[in-house]
Amino acid sequence: MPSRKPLVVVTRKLPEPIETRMMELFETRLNRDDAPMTQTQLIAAVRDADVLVPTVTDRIDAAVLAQAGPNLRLIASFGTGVDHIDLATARQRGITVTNTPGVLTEDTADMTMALILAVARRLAEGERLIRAGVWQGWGPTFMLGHRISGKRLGIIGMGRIGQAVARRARGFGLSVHYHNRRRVPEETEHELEATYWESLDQMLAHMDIISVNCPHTPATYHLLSARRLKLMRPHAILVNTARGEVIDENTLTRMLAAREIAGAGLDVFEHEPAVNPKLLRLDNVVLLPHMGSATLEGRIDMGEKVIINIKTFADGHRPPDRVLEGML
Ligand code: 8YV
Repeated sequence: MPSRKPLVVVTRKLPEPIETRMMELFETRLNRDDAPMTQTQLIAAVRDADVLVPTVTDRIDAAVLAQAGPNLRLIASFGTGVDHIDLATARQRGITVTNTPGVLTEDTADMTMALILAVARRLAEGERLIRAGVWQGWGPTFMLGHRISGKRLGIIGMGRIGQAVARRARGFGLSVHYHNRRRVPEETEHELEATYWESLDQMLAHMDIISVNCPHTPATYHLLSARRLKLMRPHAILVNTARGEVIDENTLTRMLAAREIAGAGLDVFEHEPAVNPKLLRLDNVVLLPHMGSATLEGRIDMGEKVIINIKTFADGHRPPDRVLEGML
């Protein structure tokens, strides 16, 4: 890092207190109108910057990194997922990558529960009906959803967010099951009263609700493939607050339309911000625009983490949230 203040290029508009603090600490180039950067703009940014602060909407691929100037030493991403960054190329070029883990765990877990409830209890459908002005009044068989208490929830990915979902789920009377690359420590399993399924296939075939909470990596791309989706029970619902790429969205859409899966709650999509138009026509899905971690508190915490990572790095130390390929 240079002895002068590092030039930090921020690709999107961040909360005001974060931008103000960054301006105080660094030579900061902000994106005041918040328009997502094109690949050409990203290339221009990495040519000049000492530090780049991207978000999930920026694709920092090998082509972008190949154009990075000699000063680019740190990519301090604003977010937890790092699937928008080519980590291997960054490492080869000696560029450190950091993220903001931990501070969006609770908000994302809240959104997972919100989607589970919204799908099982038909919240969005009911809301649409009122707004359409067609509600005729209460009826004993009107808008019947399904009780979640007593049902089996299968969590795919028992990291921080998966565990936060498990804690909430117990409060709602769900029994907690999970699949993870590695079994979590026994104390954690005990605390969460969670049952481990080594076989994802087996877990899928036995659950009432499935929640995707794993990162998107080459190993989890289409983890819920057509074959695996077909293992789910017809009355089951699927919720995804992680990454769209983990699910074969076309197959899921077809199965939802054919009621081979009862419902889905999706906060993320395979080709964001594009959403499969066929999903829009289905009543048994609740669709949200990637807002799982969208709280003001969370965004400020994320920004503070970004600042700490940059400051620590600029001061010549190892930043706390370094991302290593092997960690994912
Ligand atoms: C963030 C997310 O809002 O952190 C993540 O991985 O998916 C989101 O909740 C986004 O990534 C910010 O870049």
